[in-house]
Amino acid sequence: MRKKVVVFSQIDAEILSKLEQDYQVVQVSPKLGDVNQQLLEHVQDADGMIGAGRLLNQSNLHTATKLKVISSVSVGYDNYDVDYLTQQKISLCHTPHVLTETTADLAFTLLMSAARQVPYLDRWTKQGQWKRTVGAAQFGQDIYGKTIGIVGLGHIGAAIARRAFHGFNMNVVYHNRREKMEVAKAFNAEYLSLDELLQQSDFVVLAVDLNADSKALIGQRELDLMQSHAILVNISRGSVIDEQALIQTLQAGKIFAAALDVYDKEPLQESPLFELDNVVTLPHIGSATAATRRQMANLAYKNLVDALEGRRPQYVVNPACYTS
Ligand code: 8YV
Repeated sequence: MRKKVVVFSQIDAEILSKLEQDYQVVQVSPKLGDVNQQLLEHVQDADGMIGAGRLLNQSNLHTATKLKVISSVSVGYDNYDVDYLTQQKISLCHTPHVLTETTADLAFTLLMSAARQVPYLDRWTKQGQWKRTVGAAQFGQDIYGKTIGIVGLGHIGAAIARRAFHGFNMNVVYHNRREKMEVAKAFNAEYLSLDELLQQSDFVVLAVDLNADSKALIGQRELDLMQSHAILVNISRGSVIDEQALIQTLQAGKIFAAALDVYDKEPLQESPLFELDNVVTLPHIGSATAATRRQMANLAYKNLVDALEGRRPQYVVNPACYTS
């Protein structure tokens, strides 16, 4: 009897085809109706799951009596109830490292786009607004030699620091739950409290995991500490920022700009952010290059198959599942 795998989001076609060679594969899809209802039905006799970007917890997994592994095609895992999965002895795997450089590139893309008002000035030029030499309204902010404050000096945060230090001769400061002396030394990076970082940085880049400590980490009080020429970049998760407070801050012009790849609710639809010229809005494309998404899919496939075939996967979020 072939083991059963439930695919709970779009995955790489080649990986899907490989899975179908060895396993019974069932795909859930919003096109087929309520996804949670589909999950409750299909996970009942499922051995494994693979996908990304969907909230999975007891409410849509409580019928999963045989499930051994969920393999997420993502590095973040805030959309899974890890405690519940561990209680149920369901291992959760993810895909760190393969997306680090691609995501750090995107962070700098956002930083530079906001600093020089690229999206706004692209629209402005194409609308025929460029009638004479540009003026103050079209001026941007310098990047080279300025101060970048990185909140979350994990692998992606360190890759951003590397770009800032070596590529733009920037002064790097950081905030983290604990000091990362070894990493920081490479970039001459100074550890600051969050308040000090917000007060001193020309660019604030959020690169934290979403957890109980980082949810709503940046609220109105924190935004009010930022300098009026400062730029806020978010490549972590939307709910690290109080989005309403950010919208009000941008509407009041209290910071120069924001540059966002993630949002409280995704996909971002009908938001006041759409009316603002001082915010760059991208559709969660941090890891979205063909090569990187292929690497993520391959790694997620390997994690899944290892778990289904009785081997311990390489990247397990909840290793307690593998202790007796
Ligand atoms: C994922 C991401 O591709 O890896 C993550 O945590 O945020 C992205 O790279 C995205 O979450 C998939 O929905």
